[in-house]
Amino acid sequence: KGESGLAEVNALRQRVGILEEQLQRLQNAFSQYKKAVLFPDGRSVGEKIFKTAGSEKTFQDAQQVCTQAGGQLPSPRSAAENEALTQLATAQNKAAFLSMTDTRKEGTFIYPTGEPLVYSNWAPQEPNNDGGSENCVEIFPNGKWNDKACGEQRLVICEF
Ligand code: 293
Ligand code: CA
Repeated sequence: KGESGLAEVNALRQRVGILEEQLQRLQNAFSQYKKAVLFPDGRSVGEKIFKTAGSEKTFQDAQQVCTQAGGQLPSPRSAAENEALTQLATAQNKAAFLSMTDTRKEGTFIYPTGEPLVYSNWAPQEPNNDGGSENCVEIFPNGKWNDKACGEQRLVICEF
């Protein structure tokens, strides 16, 4: 038992060949599936997927929509991720909420995890806490960020 005779080696070769064929079919099917689910309102960037349903909601309701779907509000951590979100906002011609807030400490925006920003793309003069009550962040169709009141209605994009 456990000896690697010629018969055993050939049996394993056949099993590997079958597995390689199955893997190829799975890769082809997944490639097709990704294209279909991302069209036309999703973007894939690295290991992240951003997708919008097109609706506009307050920050709290947007947060609930995304978590209910098994995702979260978008936390762009690089220019590439910000560009993917920009494409979705541009296509809808709507500003969208991001995940970050400065509710805990005015002027210090953090992700839902509590981590401070590792990337930002503020519009000139922003964040300005206009009216003393802007604790959320919107991304404009041009990709620039503005702090905004969380009670405003903005496009919902979720990150998965
Ligand atoms: C002020 C000055 C405007 C700016 C606006 C936004 C509001 O009204 O230039 O666009 O605040 O920051 O979030
Ligand atoms: Ca502002």
